[in-house]
Amino acid sequence: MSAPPLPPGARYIEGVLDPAQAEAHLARLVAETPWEHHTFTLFGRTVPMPRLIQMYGPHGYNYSGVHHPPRPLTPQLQDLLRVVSEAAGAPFNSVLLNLYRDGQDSMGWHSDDDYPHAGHSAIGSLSLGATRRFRFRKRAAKGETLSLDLESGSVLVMDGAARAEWQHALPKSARPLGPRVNLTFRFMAGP
Ligand SMILES: O=C(O)CCC(=O)C(=O)O
Repeated sequence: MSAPPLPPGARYIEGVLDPAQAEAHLARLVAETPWEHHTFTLFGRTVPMPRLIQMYGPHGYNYSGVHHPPRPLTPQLQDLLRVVSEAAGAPFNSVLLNLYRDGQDSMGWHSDDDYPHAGHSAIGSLSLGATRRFRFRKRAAKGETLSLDLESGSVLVMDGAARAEWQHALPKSARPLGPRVNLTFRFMAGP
């Protein structure tokens, strides 16, 4: 099957981790990460964020209204950073982890453009666990969307126009799905 069209600057790399490695990393991350469950305010109502998160890196990060203090990467995350950095051909020093507990957990439309990156703008997004549909849409013409299924062990690299001119989202799924952990490795510069 031919690869689905992606925005310029996006690249999908299958099989960066083999299924056994991906499964082992997923189990450890689900069990050992100090997951945080935050809330956000939508039209005056406080609602739980539809996923759990944690942030690691040398600099603090204000994300979805929450301040994440600096937190050193664990040895497991350092190993994964090296693997994803090599696959993406880009340096990283930070990672945001998302835990989607089932198909009802999701991520709304956004672009990751709210932190200084000192010219290292690439993001390497590693997927572990349930395959989920990922969507891109152009910021300027919100109608057109491109989709791809992110498989366990794959890395999606986003840079250039894919970051500057497109937004992305991970919608809910009506299918019964197991957990998925996504790790978006980034380079974050200090203040
Ligand atoms: O779970 C995903 O694949 C998307 C993650 C994402 O968009 C983000 O962390 O900014």
